[in-house]
Amino acid sequence: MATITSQSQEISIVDRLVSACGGSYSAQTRRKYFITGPQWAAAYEGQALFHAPTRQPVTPAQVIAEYDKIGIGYWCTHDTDVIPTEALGTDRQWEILDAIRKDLQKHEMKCSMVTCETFHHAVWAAGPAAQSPEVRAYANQRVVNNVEIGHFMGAQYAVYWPGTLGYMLQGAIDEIETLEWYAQSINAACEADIKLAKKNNRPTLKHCMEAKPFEPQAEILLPTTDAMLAFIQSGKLTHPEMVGVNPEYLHELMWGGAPRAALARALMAGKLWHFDINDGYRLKHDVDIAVGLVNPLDWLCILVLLRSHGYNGPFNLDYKPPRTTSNKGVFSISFPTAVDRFITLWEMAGEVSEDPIIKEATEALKQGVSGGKTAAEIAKAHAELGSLHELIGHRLFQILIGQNRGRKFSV
Ligand code: 3MF
Ligand code: MG
Ligand code: MG
Repeated sequence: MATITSQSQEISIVDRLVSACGGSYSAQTRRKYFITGPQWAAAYEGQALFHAPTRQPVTPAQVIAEYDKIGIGYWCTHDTDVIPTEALGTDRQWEILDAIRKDLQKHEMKCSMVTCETFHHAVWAAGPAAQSPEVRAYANQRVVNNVEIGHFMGAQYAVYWPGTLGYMLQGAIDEIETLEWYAQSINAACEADIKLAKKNNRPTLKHCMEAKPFEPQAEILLPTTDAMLAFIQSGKLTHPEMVGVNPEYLHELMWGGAPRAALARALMAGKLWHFDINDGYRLKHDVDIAVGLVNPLDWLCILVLLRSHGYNGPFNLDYKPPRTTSNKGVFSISFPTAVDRFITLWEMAGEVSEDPIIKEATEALKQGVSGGKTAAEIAKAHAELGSLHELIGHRLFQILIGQNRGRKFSV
């Protein structure tokens, strides 16, 4: 292999190998899915506590244009991804948003979701439900402004990630008081929404809470989706019917949970309204790897669950292109391949539901075996049938590697 000595040679090898991978979906096909692209994911420059940025800034206009080319039909944003904190609520805010709205229209794209940043700025050092009434009043103003932004942009969803609702130092805050104060912010958002929706002749937004078990605070008061479901039903929300959840795949793995079971519980509660899709490792920090690169089999099973129980909300690409990916690679590799893995897994999930082997095995398991009354008799009667669990596991693996569609073991 020839030595690479120039950037154009670097680009040419990357481009050649991307196309050698082949098999991508058209932008038109990708657009048929409710896949949403966050402003912050594409604009992430690679910075972190121990990391300097590796990429250059990109503007919302660039992100929108690139998402359009890829076939990501929906865009979402934090308020401060696009509006400087000092301009929030001012005329400048509406000018910025108006320009973005026009851009989205030009590309026939929609803003699906708006989210209020309550973690980055110094004002949130003690979180959005801080002891200081000034901070809390400001937090209420911010979530209400975010709802206004949502209606202006035509969004259907608002998301809240209370990653700073917790503490570093134990004993410094009262947990119940803090949760009650946080409920007041959610109530302020919902109450303002009811008025704004009426004024704008639009439905109210779906307000979705997103849990993460740790980071940036050491201890988080609502660390899991289940904790949020309990919070929604705590009696402290004035409009619990307007509030649901936005689980993030990796956030459930981070505490050692089974994301699929967490999603199932939210579905059962009728609260699974929004879903952040990504991947990563159990009991580790929030690496935000793109969907399907770590746990493809788990992802396949998740999509089987969501397909078979009629989930119809957005699939939000909340991941971070790795620091080794260039500005060009973000849009030529990272996002298109993430979307294509998602769609492939979605199609495979359909194959799982239709697969005659899985169907027959599942039906047989559900039917059970008659002929026993005592524990010992019942166990004996079922001794053979239970092997089907492992067979189903193997069949899922076969579907994952395409063996059901022609891939053969070598002989
Ligand atoms: C952090 C996250 C957030 C939330 C976002 C939602 C920066 O781990 O997942 O992304 O998804 O704040 O609105
Ligand atoms: Mg995350
Ligand atoms: Mg997220």
